[in-house]
This record gives sequence, structure tokens and C-alpha cells, in this order.
Amino acid sequence: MKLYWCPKTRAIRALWMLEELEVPFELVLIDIRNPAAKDDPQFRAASPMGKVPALEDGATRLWDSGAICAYLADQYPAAGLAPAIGSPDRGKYLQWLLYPNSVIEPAMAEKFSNTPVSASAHGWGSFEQMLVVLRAGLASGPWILGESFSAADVLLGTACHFLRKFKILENDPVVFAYVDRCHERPAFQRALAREGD
Ligand SMILES: N[C@@H](CCC(=O)N[C@@H](CS)C(=O)NCC(=O)O)C(=O)O
Repeated sequence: MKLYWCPKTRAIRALWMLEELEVPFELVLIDIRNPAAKDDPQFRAASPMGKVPALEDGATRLWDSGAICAYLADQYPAAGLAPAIGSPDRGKYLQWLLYPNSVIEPAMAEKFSNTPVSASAHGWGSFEQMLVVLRAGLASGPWILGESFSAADVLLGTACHFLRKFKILENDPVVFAYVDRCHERPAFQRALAREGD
């Protein structure tokens, strides 16, 4: 597998996921801050939008952090990072697996740009609504499915890590305690170390 990656980006999600799985992969640095680097034809074949992360696995190409984490969890079932199809936790898992990219991220963009939107017309509701639901989901912990850590935590954990790192949230006991638990995982530490973080 080949992971197209750039430090300090959403690519940390795919990197953390691969570190959790402890499978071999090649890390290819694409400096997204340099427009010329994004023209690399091999990279563009893996990532039509020119964004990181992107994953190449044989003939398979994925260019979204959520899709990459979902794919890897299913490809390596022995790691136990996705409840099996048909198991009672599968629905809850899918719900939280998609929440970061479909709700948290747009809500963060709304907050960043300070452009409140119509909570009923926009799929993510509002930043405040997103937070209420996130906190309720994390309240029972330690992980979003309870005792078992999953790929949903890789996505949610990094989204919460960004909420704290970019100071979008200040002093949020539930979310910050969850980020601390994520930071304690050796795989996340290895991924952050590769970024020099
Ligand atoms: N939905 C994508 C978003 C990826 C994304 O926007 N990546 C940014 C870095 S955080 C990027 O590569 N930006 C470069 C560009 O758009 O030119 C994902 O979650 O993987």
C-alpha cells in the first residue's frame, strides 16, 4: 500500500489507522503547500482532487480519510477495528464513522468562517448542535462504541484533536478527556511522531 501524505493535514487519520493495523506501507510525501508538487501524475491518479490523504492498494484508489479508514478496517478484520456486518454495534459504528466528515468538519468550517447557516437546511445542523451530539456520544466512553476502540475513533479522535489544537474548543472536559485517551495510544503517538509533533 502507498499512502500519499503531508504533515499537519487530515492525512494524519490514514497514518494513525495504518499504525493501528501495524501493516507495511510506503509513505509518499506530497507537499500540498507547493502547487507544483500536487501535479505529480501518480499522485493525481490516486487523488483526482489533489488532496491528501490518498491511498493506493493494488488497483484500489481512495482519496478521502473516511473512506480510507473504513476500507482499511474492513480489509484487516483481524485487527477488530470494525464491528462485523450483522453485529449489534455495526449501525452505531457506521453512524460515528461518518459523523466527522459529514457533520463535524462542515460545522468546524462554519465556526472558522463565522458564517452561521440554517440549521434545518444544512446537513450538519449547527456547530452547537454538532457539539451537543458529540459530547453525548462520548459521555459513556472510553471509546465511541464503549469498551472497544474502532476506526470510528480514529476519525472522531482526529476531528476532536483538531478542535482542540486549533482552539476551536476551549476547556471541554468530555471532548478533551477523549483526545487525551487517543493521545495515549501508541499508534497515534507513532503517527504524530512521524509528523514531528
Ligand atoms: N474530505 C477529504 C479532505 C481532504 C483535504 O481537504 N485535505 C487537505 C489537507 S487537510 C488538502 O489536501 N488540501 C490541498 C488542496 O486542496 O489543495 C478527507 O477527509 O480526506
